[in-house]
Formats: sequence, structure tokens, C-alpha cells
Amino acid sequence: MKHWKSVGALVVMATMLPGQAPQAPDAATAQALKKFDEMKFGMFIHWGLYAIPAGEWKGKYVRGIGEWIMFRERIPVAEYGQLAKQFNPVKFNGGEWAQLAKDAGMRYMVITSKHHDGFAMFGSKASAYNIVDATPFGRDPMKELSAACGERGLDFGFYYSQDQDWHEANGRGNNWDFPEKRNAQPYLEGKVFPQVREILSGYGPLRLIWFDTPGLLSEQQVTELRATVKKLQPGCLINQRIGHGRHDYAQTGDNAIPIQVYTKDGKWEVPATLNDTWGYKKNDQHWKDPRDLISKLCDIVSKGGNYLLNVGPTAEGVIPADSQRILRTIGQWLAVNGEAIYGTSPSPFNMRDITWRATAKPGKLYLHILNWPGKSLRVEGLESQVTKAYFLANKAAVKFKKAGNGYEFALPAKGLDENVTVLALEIADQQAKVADGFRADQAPARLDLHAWVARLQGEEIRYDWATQSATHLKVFEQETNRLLWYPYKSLGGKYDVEVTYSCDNAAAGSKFRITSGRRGVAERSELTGVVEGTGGKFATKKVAGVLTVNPGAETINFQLEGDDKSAGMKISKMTLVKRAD
Ligand code: JFZ
Repeated sequence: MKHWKSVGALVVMATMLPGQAPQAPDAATAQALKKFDEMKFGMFIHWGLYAIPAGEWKGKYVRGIGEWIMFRERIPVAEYGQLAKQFNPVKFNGGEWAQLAKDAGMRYMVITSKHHDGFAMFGSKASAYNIVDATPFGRDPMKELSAACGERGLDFGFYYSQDQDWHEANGRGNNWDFPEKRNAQPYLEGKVFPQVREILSGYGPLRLIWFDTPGLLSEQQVTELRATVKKLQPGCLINQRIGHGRHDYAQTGDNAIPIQVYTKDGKWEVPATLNDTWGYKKNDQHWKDPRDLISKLCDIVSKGGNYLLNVGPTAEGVIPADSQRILRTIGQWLAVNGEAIYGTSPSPFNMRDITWRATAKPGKLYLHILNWPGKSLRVEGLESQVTKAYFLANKAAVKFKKAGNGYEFALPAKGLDENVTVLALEIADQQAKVADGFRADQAPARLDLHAWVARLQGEEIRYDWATQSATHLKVFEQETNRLLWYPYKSLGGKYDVEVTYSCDNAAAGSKFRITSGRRGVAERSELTGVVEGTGGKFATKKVAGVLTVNPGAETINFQLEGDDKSAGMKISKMTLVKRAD
């Protein structure tokens, strides 16, 4: 699958760097950003013609994300376009989708108005390649959906693929039907600007527009695109994937969560999947555990982000039952614990392990207990006086005492909630005072990068809750499974590295590689080693050499290389130990 990396992804990734300042907000944008920050949790929907093949082409399973099937299989426009004649989502019901989002505790919805395949999922005058004119369905589902969201008080927004368009000779990406040479301007003028005006005019107020994979548009073109949006709806937020820093708020990579509180570059959002695809794939049953997703919501919000969680409806217009089950479980948790999520500010503490996370409101701290610590919880570095502590789940008072440089809370033997139990604290200060070394903007000198905090990339890799480690580190020629951590300006300097893992003696011997840097940029730091047998028990091993993490580093990676004899190893964490030099 060489083309996947070389043609599409790489060009795109290299421009997807965090750490870009947003545009200075005018009044309408500032007000929208405030609302957006309060919402914390939204529904992403990838829905289009790709839901028909659903991850299979001509009887063959196609690896990778479902909405990329046209690209991966080099399906000619004429052939892919035939799918429109079959697209008839008779079971679509906008009210049900909006209600599901509401039941999940989501506060906004973002749906694909046009993905990279170029097919408009709304009635478009600018291109006949749209759901009203080209399908037997003949309806505009986006009208119904935007209205249904409005009725339920959910904010609404559109995803729009502005640069990649595999249906158009002058859109980016399709080099199997069209010559490589491309002139983006007529494509922008003929399709993108008119369609963007259409989606901003016919569907009520949009909270945001979600552009994607900016790639190769010029700064001038992107500036014009931004102006097109703001002229019609000044309060419509623009996401970072518009490119050239013309955004109002940022995206992390998909399923990529910063390792620490991250507030240096304005508001950000984590787009994430419930399984391993965005567009529906019938074979993808790798559903994430609601406990994991709820914990990730707490983790993201405590670091300053929003969580945009995706569903991929079928070609009939149905959101898969497993997605619905998972989302409703999250909603039940939020119905009890939403006070600790919506409208909160990020943690005043840095993140030292995966026991708890914090969010804050004036005079209050919420401790989200992700991994039950037993009969007491120690919170080091909390200097503000605690006046009251209680669980959100039952309002029962919790005993506490000052201990060392912080507090100790007396807990029952087990959590009140099988997912995350929230302990609310009332404190004597409006904003918590935190001791030196424990504050959010200070990285601990010994920093554990837990597997749970990493993005686990690849179809085979799994997180094992029992041992809190990642496993199935399969090696493939082009898309090796790996762990990726995102420092996002929280680290800088030289580090000794330790890896904590277990490996059966018989499986030992694969080479591993740890890198820090930016994809596609020369100045990378890299360490290698060999996986040792640990008799199946967890052990901490020092890695030879020194890892340099510069403040602009996008990721820190761990992966196997060459063979994957040791794929079944379990990695629980990497520890970065700051060097004096
Ligand atoms: C893009 C799309 O190509 C994909 O189909 C989906 O819509 C997703 C939400 O966005 O894929 C990306 C874009 C950026 C990164 C990763 C995948 N990134 O910055 O890491």
C-alpha cells in the first residue's frame, strides 16, 4: 500500500503540526469559542457513498479507514459514481441521530457534507454529484438533521473536504483518473466556494466548519476560503485543518491526546473513533470499551480539549447498534458526572500517572478517579484548603486529612462507578493553589508515558486493561503498529529512557525503535534496542543512549522493527528521565 503513505497521508501529516497560533478572534468568534469550550463533547459523523462497500471491494477486504476505499483501491470516478444510484438510506431518521447524540451527553454534532470522494451529502446546485440529484433517495438529510439538532439544543456543524476531492480533475488526490498536473483555482471557484456558501446558508447557524487535510492550497486560497465562511457566518468557528494558520481552534491528530495540560495554542479538539474507522466498515468490530472512552473524555477535558467522537452510519442510514450502546453508556455516566466535565477548566496539576485527572470550577476541584487506588487517594501538591469532599455519584461525604505536601482522601474499597468515580472538592480559593513541581505547566523530572495515554496505532494493537499495557505490536511493511505520545510543547531537553514491559523468553529478540521528532523532518532523535525476555513478568529496562525531545516535537514513538517475533510483548510505559546536561 505504498500510495497510501506517499501520495495522500504524508503531504497532509507534515502540515498537521500542533503549536500553531490561531487567528486573533473578533467578538463573534470569541463568543463562539467560549461556547465551544464549554461543550466539551461532540458527535462526529462520517457518512457517504463509502458506507455501501463498507470496507470490501469486489469481494476483497480492504485495510484502512473505510471512507478511503476509493483511493486505496484506485476506483475510477465512473465506477465509484455508480454507487450513488444504489444509495437509498430509507432508515435514516435525523431525529433519532440527534436524540442519540443528546442521550450520549454530547453538545454538538459535526457531519460530513462532502468527504474526499467529492460526493455532496446535501442538495447542491454547484455540483450534480449530490444526494438529492444523484440518488434514488432524493432527499436532503442534512436539512432534517440540522433541524433535529436545533430542536434539541445541540449545536451543529459541517465537515467539508476542501482540498482533496477525488471526483475532480483539479481536486487533489486522484492520480489514477486524472493527470498529476492540477490547477486548484477553477476547482475552488466552481465547487468549493459555492458549496461552502450553500452549507453556510441553508442549514441554520453553524457552530463550526471542519475542514480537513489542507495539503496543497496556497495561503491566498485559504485566506479566501476563510473569508467566504466568515462573511456569511462570522461566529462560525473554523478548525485548524483549513491550513496556513487560518483557524480559530486546533485539532490534534486522530485519537491523539497530549501527554499534559495543553493551553499554549488556544482551544483544541481530539477527533476519535469508536472502532478503527470513520466511515462504516462491516468487518470492524474492534469497539472501544466505554470505560476507556469515559476515561479518555476525562483525560482530554482535564488537559483543555474537547472530544469529538465518531459514528459511521450504514448505507441504510442506521448508526451501528454497538455504537449506540457505547454512546448511551457514556451518556449515563455524564448524566451523573456532567458537572465535572461541562464548563470546566483544565487541571491545575501536571499528570504523573493514570490514577486520576482533575478539572476545575471556581472554588471547586473535581478528581476523576480512573484507576481505583484502594482505600486512600493521595493528592500531592494541593496547597489550597479543602473544606468539603464528596462523590458526585451519591453526594456522600468523604473523609480527608492533610498529608505531606497535599491531602489524603479515605475511599471505599471499590469505586462507586465501574467506569470513573468523581470526587468533588470544595476549596477555600477560587483557583486551586498547587505546589512547585506539581503545577500543570511543569513536567515531572521523571515522566512516565503510560501506554494508556498513547495513541495505539494499527488494526491489531490492543490495550490490555488487566495489566494496563499495550500488546500485538505487529510489524507490517508500510503500517507497523505502534505507540505514539504527543508532548505538544510540554517537554524539551535530553532524556534517559526506560521501558517497562513483559515478554516471554521464547518471544524475545525483536529490535525496537524509539523516536522523537516530527514526521518528515530531518532533526529526529532515535534510540534502538532489542526486546529481552523477562520471563513473562513486567520489568523496567534502561535503553542505551540519550533521547532529545525538542519543544516542537510532534510525537514520541515506540515500535518494533524488522521482524515481529516479540509482537506479543506487553508494554506498560516508557519513562523519560530528564538529564542534567
Ligand atoms: C482525515 C481524513 O483523511 C479521514 O478520512 C477522516 O475524515 C479524519 C477525521 O481526517 O484524516 C487524518 C487527518 C489528519 C491526521 C490524521 C488523519 N493527522 O493530523 O494526524
